[in-house]
Amino acid sequence: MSDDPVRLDLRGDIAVVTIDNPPVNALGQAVRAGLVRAAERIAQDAAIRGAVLVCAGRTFVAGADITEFGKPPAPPSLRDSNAALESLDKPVVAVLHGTALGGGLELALSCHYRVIDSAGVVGLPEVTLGIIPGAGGTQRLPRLIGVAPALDIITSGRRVTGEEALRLGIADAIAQGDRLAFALAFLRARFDHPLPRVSKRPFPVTDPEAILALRAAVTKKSPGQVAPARAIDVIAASAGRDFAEGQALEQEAFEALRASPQSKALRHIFFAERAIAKVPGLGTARALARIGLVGGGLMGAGIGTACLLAGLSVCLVERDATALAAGRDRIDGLLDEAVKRGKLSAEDRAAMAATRLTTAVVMAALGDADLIIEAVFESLPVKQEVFRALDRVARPGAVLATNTSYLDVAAIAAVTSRPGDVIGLHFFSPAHIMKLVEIVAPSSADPDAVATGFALVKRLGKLGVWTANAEGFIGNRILSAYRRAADQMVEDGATPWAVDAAFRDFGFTMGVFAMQDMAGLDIGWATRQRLAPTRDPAERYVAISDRLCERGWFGRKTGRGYYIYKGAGATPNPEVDAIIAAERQAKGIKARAFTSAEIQNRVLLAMINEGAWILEDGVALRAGDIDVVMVNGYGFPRWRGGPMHAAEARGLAQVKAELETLRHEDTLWRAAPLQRLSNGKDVEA
Ligand code: 3H9
Repeated sequence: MSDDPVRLDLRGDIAVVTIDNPPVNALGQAVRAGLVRAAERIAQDAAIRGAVLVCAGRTFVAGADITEFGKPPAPPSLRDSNAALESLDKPVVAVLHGTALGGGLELALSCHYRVIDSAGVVGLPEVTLGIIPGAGGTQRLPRLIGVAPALDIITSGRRVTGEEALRLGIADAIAQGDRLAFALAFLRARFDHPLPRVSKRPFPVTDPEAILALRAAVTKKSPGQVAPARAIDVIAASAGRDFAEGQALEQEAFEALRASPQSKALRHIFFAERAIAKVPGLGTARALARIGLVGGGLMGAGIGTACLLAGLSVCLVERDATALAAGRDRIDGLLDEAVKRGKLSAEDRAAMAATRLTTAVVMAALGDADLIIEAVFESLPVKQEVFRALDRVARPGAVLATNTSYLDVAAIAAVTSRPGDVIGLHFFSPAHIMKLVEIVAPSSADPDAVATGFALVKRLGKLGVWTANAEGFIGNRILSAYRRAADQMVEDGATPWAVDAAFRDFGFTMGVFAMQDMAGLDIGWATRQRLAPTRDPAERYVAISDRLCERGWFGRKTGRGYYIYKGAGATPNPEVDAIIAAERQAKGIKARAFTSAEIQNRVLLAMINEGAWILEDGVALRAGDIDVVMVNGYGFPRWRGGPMHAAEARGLAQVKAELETLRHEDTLWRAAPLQRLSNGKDVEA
């Protein structure tokens, strides 16, 4: 049996070229070489009148092989194999199914025709990896469909459905019935047509004003990111040039971006997001169709909506008719929003509400649920009470999950007669939108129950990260550390607003003080009070936030916290200055200045160090898992790859040395063993 990932079979006078390179037919060196060989055979064999290019498995080529990006180039390049196909003087039809992305679409654009399966999608997602299309995408797509739609597709990285691809002219036909049979007939009908070669078309005229406006819009939409603007520049500079000149511009930009820290960071997070599902000792997921939900508050309604949108049935239970009506209204409102945003059709929404969403005020209604998620008030006794009740009504084998952000899941499991069935599912708000879920596995949990948690999160299209059952799990434990760093800087002389501005300059969507105002300052206050008896007396404790809470300022929900909220606006709360000054005076601290860079560095070091402790304590499986949590749950800029990636990029020795210079200030800076960061990489490799 040949292990060549490209085969050529003859169907009469047509060559069927099949790429078979699981899992996603990425264009590694062997595939590119196979394509060049196939092109040579098609050119030389006089009996062959044309070819169809198909892919085995679940998808057409999903792109260049990203794992090759850090290695020296191995010929032939994708540009070469594309040119070999396009320059054939016999027609080649690409048959697209699944996700024809990046280099996969560039390959298809080099064929003379494209037919697409009705469920197929195409796209050029390179900017999401910090690069631009590098095998002719910036040159062929504008030539084929015009500059404006090509720029939209390239700068957004969005996926284009088969219907839209046909409308735009990317696809020539949608395959009806068997796609190979359709493509063979399509090709036969074009044997004697002149060969369309996209690269031979002139580059379309560009509108400089529209380009400038788009560049401004793109820079605003993806602040800090280099690739989208670079794609615009390459396309703008290609106007009036021939294909070879344009491709040279593209190649130069592609190579520079491929070696850039941003692309390395984005590739890291791409693979880290795929590694999270690899959990040693994970069991087999149990049945999962009917979801029970206890609590229809903001979080519960978001979780219920996410489950409904994923095709699951949901039974919502609340304590009384009024709370139930409010919970149901919240879910209805979120579903209406999904219709407005085009995520759900009006018919599906109506059917969903009628058949898949049920409500009750008694726990007994959850008796046939496969998995029950509790989303009530964040208090251990309250949650334990709910679990006692669930234990009485849930069917044997049902998984019971608590949506807690801090509490001890084992202590919740312990009040039931079935601790093996109890896990934590820490959703982030708004739960129907945020992708992250921490899957908390107390040592009492059965591996199958944990696997069911992973199966649910995957079904919801979210990212589930395994975490041990420990205070704050991964994300909130790191948040406590960098909040401490931020509080200390404020007590030492920075303003909360300058700290927030430094966060935003780093690329966070919001600063840590604005974020706490949004979540409610009382939440952190309650946690600090709960942990006070076990706090290390050597820890430097900053009480500024407590002082705000003592005044009843809990942030957004009370209209006042670090900021004052009026309508949609937020302005710094001037009275906070006086509180800070009083705290400083009481401790005899003389205020000093902090630059934005110093603020950012201390926050990052606090994140890295706590992340390293989390690995040391076995709370997370891999450094990459921590990055996935921080990027998807806490607004860490994706293009920086997450704090643990940033630590590796800086060098672990350097990080250690910097932590040592801060060690005298507080226990916060006691350096964790950092070598696990690279050990984590070994696990992933
Ligand atoms: C490009 O094309 C540059 C060119 O313009 C220029 C070149 C000169 N390479 O996501 P999944 C692996 S840039 C290598 O879980 P799904 C992935 O790591 C590329 N490996 O499946 C995973 O491995 P494992 C532009 C890849 O069904 C396995 O495949 N293209 C690649 O949920 C399954 O992946 C893109 O950016 C790759 N290109 O989703 C598309 N892609 O099993 C990137 C995947 O060991 N890919 N793997 O964990 C995707 O968006 C999704 O993987 C896809 C499938 C939608 C295709």
